[in-house]
Amino acid sequence: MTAHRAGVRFVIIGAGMAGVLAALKLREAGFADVMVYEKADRLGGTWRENTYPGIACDVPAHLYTYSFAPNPEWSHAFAPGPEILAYFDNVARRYGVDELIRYGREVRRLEHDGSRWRIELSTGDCDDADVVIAATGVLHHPRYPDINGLNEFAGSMFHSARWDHSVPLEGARVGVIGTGSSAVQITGAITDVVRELHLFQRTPQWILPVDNPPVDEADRARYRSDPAVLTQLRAQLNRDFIQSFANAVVDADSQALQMLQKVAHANLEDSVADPALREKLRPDYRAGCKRLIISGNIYQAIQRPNAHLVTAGIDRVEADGIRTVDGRLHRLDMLVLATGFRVDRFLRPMEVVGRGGVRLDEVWGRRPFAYLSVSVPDFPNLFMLNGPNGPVGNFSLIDVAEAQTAYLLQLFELLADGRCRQISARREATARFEADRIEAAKKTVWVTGCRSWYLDDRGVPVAWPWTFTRFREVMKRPALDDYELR
Ligand code: N01
Repeated sequence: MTAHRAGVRFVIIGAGMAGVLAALKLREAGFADVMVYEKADRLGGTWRENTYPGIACDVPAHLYTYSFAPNPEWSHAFAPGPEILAYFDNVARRYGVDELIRYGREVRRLEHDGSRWRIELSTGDCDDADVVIAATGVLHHPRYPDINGLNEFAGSMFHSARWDHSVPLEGARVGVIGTGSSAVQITGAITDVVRELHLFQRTPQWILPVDNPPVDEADRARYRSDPAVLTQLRAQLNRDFIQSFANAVVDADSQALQMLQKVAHANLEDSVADPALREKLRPDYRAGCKRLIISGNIYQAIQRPNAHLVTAGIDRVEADGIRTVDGRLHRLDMLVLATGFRVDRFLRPMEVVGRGGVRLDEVWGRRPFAYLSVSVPDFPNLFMLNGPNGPVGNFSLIDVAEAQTAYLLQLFELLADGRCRQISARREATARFEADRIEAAKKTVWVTGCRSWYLDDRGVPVAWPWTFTRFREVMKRPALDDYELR
């Protein structure tokens, strides 16, 4: 280990999938001084926060795993949330990452003093670091809807990512606002338990049908005895996903997208018997424009006698329920706000002050951006995993974080070798990347006429607009000319 390597101190913010990964990979690369600050009392990020009934990953389980830690024990093709949380716990323990995590410490402020980062924590303590890695997640800050009277509701009300398990579902009249992945999974899971389910749909969704069979014991035994089989399976799923989703959504004219639309269309036609209900559920925009929903049970659930699809707009929330613009009061005991996340937050509300007093909040005043989604000019040695404008189409964010981590480790070698002490993206390189990605986004399916969290408030897609294959290529090796090395 070089003296420099030992002397570089890393602080990682967030112990979710990406934070655990970064800590593990840094240690593996021989960086000994690594600390992870986690605001909650356990790791797991999104899988800790989202505990709603029906939660599962819509990426196949054998793909939604770290490439270096295959899991022969997945119970289903698409794993339920608690199993995924247990997997991250297990990996963190196995690789000694849990010892590096300091729980109950929220990073409130970061300030660069010209040579290092000063880190202020919610506990009042301070720390410092040469390098800060923000692994703070994308879908993390709940978005609460701006609906009149929301606080007047007399029943139980919570966001899908803040599920209150103390409220009994049996016998309850439940309202769910939203038709994104969260609402669809919740509705599919609880409709046959509750007395009434009212799904408040502002926009219908294209739904791809999936089977979610259990992985049988014989297969699990095979995976256990021969991990190479799992590695092959992961590689195959990856190829399939990249071809069918990731590379398709960035080309609005692609055949793969047309195929997805056909499958979703056939699913609607074949699964919904009542023509009036079918029309209410039929989207008027292209499949893939919003994030595609994968579900094997939503159409079944919404056709149950106790389920009501409400398409009239919401006028206001009242003590007894939701009043729609047609004057009807939908009486409810419980209201679930499955209204998504504020995807423009990233490190915020943390206050981040870079070189020369530059404030990240101001730099990101128009929209969050980062060179290749990992680095912002004037914020030396501050790097992001799953940062702004990275790949977020229906595929594994683990693969994104792994590619980014491997890329960043190459930059960290420059610090370890003593070639420089500070690294940040150059302004020109960042401006060029921003302009290129905004231009490229014009060809994606996300701008073909729908509202979604893939678009910022000016209608510009917030996601990597090129193929996933290109992302991987770019992540192979940093173009050092695009960085300022001091
Ligand atoms: O949120 P969303 P989500 N009045 O933003 C509606 C990931 N995820 O939590 O479409 C009425 O997709 C809004 O309506 P509209 C996945 O990446 C993954 O469901 O804008 N309705 C929309 O229907 C996913 O894409 C998994 O017209 C209002 C819904 O709320 C992402 O998280 C599971 C409203 C928000 O949908 C986000 O999914 C779950 C209002 N005022 C989530 N405001 C797995 O793989 C908003 N809506 C496990």
